[in-house]
Order: sequence, then structure tokens, then C-alpha cells
Amino acid sequence: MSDVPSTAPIITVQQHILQEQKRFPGASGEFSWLLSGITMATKLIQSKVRRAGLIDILGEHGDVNVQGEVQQKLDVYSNEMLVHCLSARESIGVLASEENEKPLLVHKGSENANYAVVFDPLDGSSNIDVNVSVGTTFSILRRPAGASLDDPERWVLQPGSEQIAAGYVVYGSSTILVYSVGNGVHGFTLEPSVGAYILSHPNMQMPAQGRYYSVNEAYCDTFPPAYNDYLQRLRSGALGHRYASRYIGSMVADFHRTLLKGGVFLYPPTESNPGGKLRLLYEANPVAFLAEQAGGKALDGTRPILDIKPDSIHQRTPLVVGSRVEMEEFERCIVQNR
Ligand code: AHM
Ligand code: MG
Repeated sequence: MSDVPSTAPIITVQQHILQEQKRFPGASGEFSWLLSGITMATKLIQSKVRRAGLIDILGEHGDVNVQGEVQQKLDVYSNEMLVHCLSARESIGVLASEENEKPLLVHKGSENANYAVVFDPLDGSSNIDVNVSVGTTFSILRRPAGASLDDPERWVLQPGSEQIAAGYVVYGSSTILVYSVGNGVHGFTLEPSVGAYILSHPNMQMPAQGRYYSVNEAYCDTFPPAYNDYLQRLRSGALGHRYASRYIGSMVADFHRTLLKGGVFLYPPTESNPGGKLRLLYEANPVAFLAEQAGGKALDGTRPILDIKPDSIHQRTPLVVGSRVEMEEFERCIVQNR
């Protein structure tokens, strides 16, 4: 093994964002400042997530701590960090989060605010107790022309095709930020000793076909028939090989694997969630945006996820997202089952 350091340039996410920002004429730094709010918040979140198992031992857990403060759950903490870091950005007018019933108007609605940010602060948080990967998802939208400050919902009730940027952070064996501003998908790994996200996965492309499908098969007796036909075809070798299954139960982690290795991730309609479980605005839309940027596809069963005009901020949707070959086969199964 050589000790000679790599001569490849080290590119931080901030440098990368500054480059990408040139795609937004007149953005004058506000977009990179906005994204730096997300990177800052996710560094704070990851440091708490990394200490999740220590909280009891170090005496910070319990209903009330020594200062008399009520201890927060990690998802509440994550939400507060994102709201705190993003509220400092004057270019942001509206924040919408899985943790808040209604969108928040920030800066009392500055007229200079051009963007809305929608996020799930800690997706898959029920997995924290068992040390399984969790993540943060985010989606950035431009303020619609003529949208008033009195109507923050209008800022965020836009189809996913209107996203100007989207991404996620997966708190896995390392912390990885993946984002796109509509110019390819790029991944950055957090170097924890210096607290910087370093470009590690430039121009990510989803393989045209993978080896895994990812779905909660325990519910398969309540999936619509087309989904079971499809899964049977994947298992049978009809697409050239027999598929194996992988299901973490954290969408960000399941999607991250699908992005890197190809294959398909599904959350179909089920008996208990006939309209799907995942949320359109801050779960399905960001992964659909990234998948399409990386050469894959995302559907709600029939329609492209990115075409759906939402009616409410916490609206749910079925989600099927994956590589080109698996998605073409899925569409064939849907047509054949009509
Ligand atoms: P959450 O937002 O309450 O964490 O729920 C979303 C999570 C996703 O990360 C994951 O894909 C899904 O719920 C798993 O659901 P299930 O346990 O029904 O398979
Ligand atoms: Mg969630």
C-alpha cells in the first residue's frame, strides 16, 4: 500500500454548492447560504444521533434533566435544529416539516424571501433504538409568483417537478449527504474530525438494473394484485436473474442502497395505508427528484411522483422508485393487470 496522498482535489459541499449556484442567475449567494443551513443542521443532528446509545449512560435522558428541562426526543431535536438553522436565512420564507402540522412562516414573512424548504427531520426514527440507519430528507421550492405571505401553504403545495433542489442525509456507518440542483446527483461524506462534507460520490448514476427489491413483504397479502405479480416476476428470474430482498425500514437507507446498487424500493398501498404510507412532499418528492436525475424513475403506481399536485402538506402516496429496467417491468405489470 502506498503512503503517497491522493492528488485528487478535496472538494467540500460548500465549494460544490457555490459552483452549482451559477445555474441560478441572480442568486447572489443566497442559495448557497440556504443550503449551508441544511448542512449545519444535519451536522448537529448527526452528532446527537451518534450519541444516541450514550444518552442514558451519561445521565442526559429522562423526563426532566438536572436543569429542570424536559429532554427532547431525537426527532423533535432534529426538527428544532433545522428550523433554527434555516430561520437564520432571510431568503427562506416558509418551512414545512413532518413534525409541524402547519407550514411555518419565518422572518414574519420577509418580502425578500424567495424559497420554501420542506423536510422530514429524522425519517425512520423508530429505528434509532436498534442502531439502524436513519436520515433527513429535504426539498427546496421557489416561492410561486404572486404567493402571498398570508398563505404559506401555497408556497409548498407545488408538484415535485417544481423542486429546484432536493436531497437527503443518511446517518449510517458514515454520514453521507446526497443532493441535486437538477444538474446530476452528488454525494458527500462527512469527515467527522474536521466537520466537513467532502465530495465522495460525484455524478451518481443509478445502475440500469440491480439485484435487490426492497419492500415490507409482511403486508403483501394486502398489496394490489399488480404489485404481487411484479414481485413474483422479480423472484422468478424473468428479468434475467432471481432478485434478493433487502429491507431496512428506513426509506433513506433503503433508497440510498437503491441509488448506489440499482434495483427497486416500493411502499405500495396496503390495507392499513391504502393511499401509501410515505409522505409526498418531504419523502417521495426528494427521492423521486434524485432518482430521475440519476437515470431512474419514481411512480405512485401509475403517475410520475413528480407530476402530482399536492392538496395538503402531509399527503401520503404509494411509492415505487428504482432503476430503469425494474421500473419498465413494473409499468408492464400495471398495464397487464388493468
Ligand atoms: P416515519 O416518517 O414515521 O419514520 O415513517 C417512515 C418510514 C420510512 O422510513 C420507511 O420506509 C417506512 O416508514 C417503513 O414502514 P413500515 O414499518 O410499515 O415498513
Ligand atoms: Mg418520515
